[in-house]
Amino acid sequence: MTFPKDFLWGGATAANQLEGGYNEGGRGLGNVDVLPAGPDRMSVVLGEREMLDFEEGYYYPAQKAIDFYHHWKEDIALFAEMGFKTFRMSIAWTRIFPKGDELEPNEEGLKFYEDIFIELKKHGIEPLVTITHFDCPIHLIKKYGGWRNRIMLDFYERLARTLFTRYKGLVKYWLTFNEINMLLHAPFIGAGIVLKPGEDRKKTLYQAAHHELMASAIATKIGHEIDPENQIGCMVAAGDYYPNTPKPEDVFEAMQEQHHNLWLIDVQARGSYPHYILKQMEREDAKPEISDADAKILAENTVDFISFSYYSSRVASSSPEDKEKTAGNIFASIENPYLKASEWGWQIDPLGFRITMNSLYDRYQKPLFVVENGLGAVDTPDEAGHVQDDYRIDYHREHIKAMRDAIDIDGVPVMGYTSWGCIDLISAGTGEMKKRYGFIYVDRDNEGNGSLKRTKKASFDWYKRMIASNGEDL
Ligand code: BGP
Repeated sequence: MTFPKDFLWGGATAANQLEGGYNEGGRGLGNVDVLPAGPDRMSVVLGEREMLDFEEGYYYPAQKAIDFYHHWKEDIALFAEMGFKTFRMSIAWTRIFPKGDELEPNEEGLKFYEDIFIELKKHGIEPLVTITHFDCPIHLIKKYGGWRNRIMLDFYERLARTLFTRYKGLVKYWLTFNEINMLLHAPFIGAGIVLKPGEDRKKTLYQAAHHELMASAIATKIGHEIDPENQIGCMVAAGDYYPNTPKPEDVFEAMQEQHHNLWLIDVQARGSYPHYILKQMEREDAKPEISDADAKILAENTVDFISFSYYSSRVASSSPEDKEKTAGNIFASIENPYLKASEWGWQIDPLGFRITMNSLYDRYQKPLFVVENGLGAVDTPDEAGHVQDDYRIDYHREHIKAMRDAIDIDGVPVMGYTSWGCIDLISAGTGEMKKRYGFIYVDRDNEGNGSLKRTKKASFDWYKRMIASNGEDL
């Protein structure tokens, strides 16, 4: 079996974890810039603690990240050497509209991305652009309260229209929001929301979700109008839920978790709110305002494809004691004793990847695009500076095999695969540099020291061979 001949192999990144240059090129400040490294980071990410300005005594890793802002030509050359067919990146909203509510965009920011897209095209690499990846101008948070406010639709629409117009003919593949379901778990990065004391969490987050769903549908509409060639996708942090036992209560719990994870994608892919979430919102007295006009826009502007990140499957249990035994990630999951885990406790499950692809396609019958998958690990360069990351090669090999089986044996259509953090970058969850995903090592440590020199790891050559053989040589 070979992968489809136009299969889009590549790598994935996000502006705030990659670019740096936070105060260059007329850029404004974003929520991502004020995320500190260290133990306080998670409470800010989760919107539990307000930190809307730089504070004394903290280190902010996104300020410099891996300085793609000044290294992009060199980095793109390395991606081209690996044979990338596509490169996933995101737009820093603050480079285009520094405060977010201006009427005119910042030309320097527009030009920055234009030059990158032209360079990618020169190498035959198709850009895959996330309009917002955990990204929101800080001014919009301070002045309007982030996505809890419907006015955000106007600002996002202006951003999307500006991008579609300017990059017409250069960019064809777009994602509206990174991991849109994340806003329910991590409101600050997902929706620019810090919850106020006493605020009804569910009501606020459902309303913010409705606003993002509307913004996504409007962007999809405009994107198609401006260029019918545009392919616009949604993006979900996926990973199927297994019941902890065959006990019907556990099976039911797994079904509910699956619902909870996918309802936003149901709206984006099918064009309406699914029955189960409407009922739940009613029960919780937290139903957002959805007008008939809104419902029409959602119904008429569904996405062209379903993109997703996959790092792990999840396990649901109905028993309250089990809920204490959480594994790894932000998502509720108990440990699966049949799986090994990464150094950060993320459980590794290639077959779960195939299962997830099957259930996403079964549910939506739209092509899938794997836009994140990878292993966060500590890499130790030898004396010559080389990283022999066989663990990372194993991880990708097994996941790519599972994807091949999903395509070849199960008949799931998949457009492409972009490995997360193809070049080492800042971790979204921890803010660390030592949690590395790349095929390219970047000399930079957790405190921001290092030459920023790029060095190929063993996985670089493996990925290159794999792409050259279109997935045959694993
Ligand atoms: C996803 C995000 C990415 C990325 C990845 C790995 O949720 O879309 O931005 O960072 O997870 O997570 P981490 O960086 O915490 O290891």
